[in-house]
Amino acid sequence: MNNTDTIKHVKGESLFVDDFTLHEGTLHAAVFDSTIAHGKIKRLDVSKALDFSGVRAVLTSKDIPGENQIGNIISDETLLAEDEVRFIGEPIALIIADTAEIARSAREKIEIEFEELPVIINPREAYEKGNLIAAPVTFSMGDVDKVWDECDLVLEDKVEIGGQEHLYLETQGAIAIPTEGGGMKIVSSTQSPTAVQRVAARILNLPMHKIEVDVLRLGGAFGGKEDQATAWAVMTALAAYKLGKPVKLVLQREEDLRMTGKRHPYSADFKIGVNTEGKILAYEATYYQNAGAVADLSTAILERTLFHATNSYYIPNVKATGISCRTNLPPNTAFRGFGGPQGMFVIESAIHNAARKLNIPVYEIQRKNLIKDGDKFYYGQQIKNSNAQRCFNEAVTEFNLSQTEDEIRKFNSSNHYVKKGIALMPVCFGISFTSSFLNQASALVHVYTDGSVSVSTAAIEMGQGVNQKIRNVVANTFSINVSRVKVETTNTTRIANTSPTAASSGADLNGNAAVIASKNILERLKAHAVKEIGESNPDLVEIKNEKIFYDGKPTKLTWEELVWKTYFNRISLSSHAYYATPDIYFDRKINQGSPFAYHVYGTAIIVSKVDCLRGRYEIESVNVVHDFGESIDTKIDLGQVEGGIVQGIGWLTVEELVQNKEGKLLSNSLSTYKVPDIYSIPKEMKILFLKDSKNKYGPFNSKAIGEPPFMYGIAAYFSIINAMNEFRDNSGMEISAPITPEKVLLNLHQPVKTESTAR
Ligand code: LUZ
Ligand code: MOS
Repeated sequence: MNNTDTIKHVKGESLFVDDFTLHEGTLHAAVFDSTIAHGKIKRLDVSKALDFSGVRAVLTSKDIPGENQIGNIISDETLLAEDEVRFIGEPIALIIADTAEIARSAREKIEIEFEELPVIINPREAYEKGNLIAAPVTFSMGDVDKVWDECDLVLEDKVEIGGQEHLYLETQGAIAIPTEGGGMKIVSSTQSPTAVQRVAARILNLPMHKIEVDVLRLGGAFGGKEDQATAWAVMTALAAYKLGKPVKLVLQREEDLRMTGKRHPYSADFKIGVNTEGKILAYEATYYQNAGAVADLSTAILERTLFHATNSYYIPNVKATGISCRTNLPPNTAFRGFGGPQGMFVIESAIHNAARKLNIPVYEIQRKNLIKDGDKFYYGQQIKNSNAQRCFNEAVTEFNLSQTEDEIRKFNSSNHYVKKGIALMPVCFGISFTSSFLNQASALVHVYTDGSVSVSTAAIEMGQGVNQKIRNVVANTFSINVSRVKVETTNTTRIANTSPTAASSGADLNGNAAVIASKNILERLKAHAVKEIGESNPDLVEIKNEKIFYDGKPTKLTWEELVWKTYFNRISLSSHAYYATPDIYFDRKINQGSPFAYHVYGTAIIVSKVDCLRGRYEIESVNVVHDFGESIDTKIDLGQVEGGIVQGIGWLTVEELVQNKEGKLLSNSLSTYKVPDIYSIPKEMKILFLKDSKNKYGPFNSKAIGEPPFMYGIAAYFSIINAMNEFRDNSGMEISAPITPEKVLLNLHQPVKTESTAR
């Protein structure tokens, strides 16, 4: 990759929260958390921990000077529990000591007694008991109930979808440093510096201007630090405020796995109506989202599930209902795709089973229903510039689908225990925060007198390469060498009111703001250039590769000279600029609108090979046509597609979260929670760039890249199911992701279940 950080990463020079040189006297915190999933705190005695040598303080909710409330969308989350705990891992107290080791040892000395209350971990059970995060939400178009009778096939079934651990390499952490005058500087591994600032201000009862949040880079996040980096950062601020000393808190891996939320597991019901030509006439779905104990971002995530309920397809009659269910698990949270993957998995399950029933290829149904220009998604957005068909058709022809299918047929007829399967996955992902107000960003650009450039934006570098993209767009705007451009840390005193770097929109929003700021300075440079060269029309000035041209002819000026002379004539070389995505809105009274600036399209074809005797499988090949728009940086974008696919495959194949009935996470380490590794990633991955795709909402016609590729992984699940069906007919098999090797084995060697409802 061209990422600015690549060399530093490889040499181990990149700094993360745990690497920063600490101020003298810095103290260290550890979190005391609940060992039960639901109960009342009857007695809490921290005196033995306080007596522990090297311990400076033990803080509880009573020590919070402001409001003990960190909920983002709904105010239902305490920083430190008061008299009730709702999940294992819920923070109760904070131990501050001279070293992290002392803090953790002292933690063992805290005495607590609970009165245990019933534990619910299943979302349907929570629903039946009326434990909801918010009222159910329904989006609809047409009238499904009128058309079931017109369908040749109506199929109903249930889908179980597992969660997913983010497994960012850098665990959650922060350092808070008291500043003069009672303020606080917080260095945090967060996607959302303003969330940290806002919540720290609320907890400490200070105005936001007294809190400065600074972020250099994150060692991965994937959504896990969109909302859930806040608590740890605010804990360090609370401790630093109370003790008047810098305080550092970095979670150990096992603490992070235990205390933080994951991708939401879903349980869903669907009903699909199709005619014999494979046209989908009606689709109905109900999603039971396992939100965990508090709201976090669950309602927004559930809403994105509804937005992506029909994936890439136009369906005239749709009704989709989302129910956010409160359980006694750690609050589940944002994770690459933000509920979209769950929505797409359900409709792909419906299409897959309908196709088997009708005995037509799955891709016939997929292809026939792809959304095209002028069609409306069921939430009201009319589609312009659909690339759904182009991606799908190009994938089919460029990767020679019929030849691949022939090879698979031959392989399967000459192998008894090893079978191959293939599946296609079209993806259509909406770009923009669905909460319209978040679609804003600003940038601050300084040109220094030597011609070097500094850029600040709200974007957080988390390994995705957004800093390199911003360097590229600024360098392109000025037409100077990219080495002249430096991207600064993300800091709330330079860039205020930041939206989280999330929703795949970091490069779009912040890149656009950086382009506007750069253009402001460029205009001033051009206006001054005409004076230097004795001409009159600034519009005829052009900077090309650091040389200054007038009316197409070279002048004597270079970039460096022009910059110096502009400064010398007392003209500002700095600009702050603002960008807000135009043309988007969504009306929550009727659940209709046009919430997305545009969509990203693509199609993946995945082939897998299953050892039907042992249950093991390999992903043989992943072939994709993806709509990048005009890529700002092809290597970074390819890295995002490949990484997203591997993460998506992991979610649906080997990554299995297991809790016991008491709500305790059993898959609580990397020996019990399997993630894709270098041996299990696809043997072959080919990514083709869709040609002639433009996008006026992305800087230099680019398109967002972060989340859309994740959902190609859904094809891995169905390729494995298809291979299993080559071994024996598994109609009626429970739809349950992830399809672990264990599940493959058990399903292939158990009696065939009765069929799902069909007629
Ligand atoms: N975060 C958010 C997101 O707050 N709103 C969104 O729509 C979103 N979408 C994807 C990922 N994170
Ligand atoms: Mo996100 S799921 O932080 O874009």
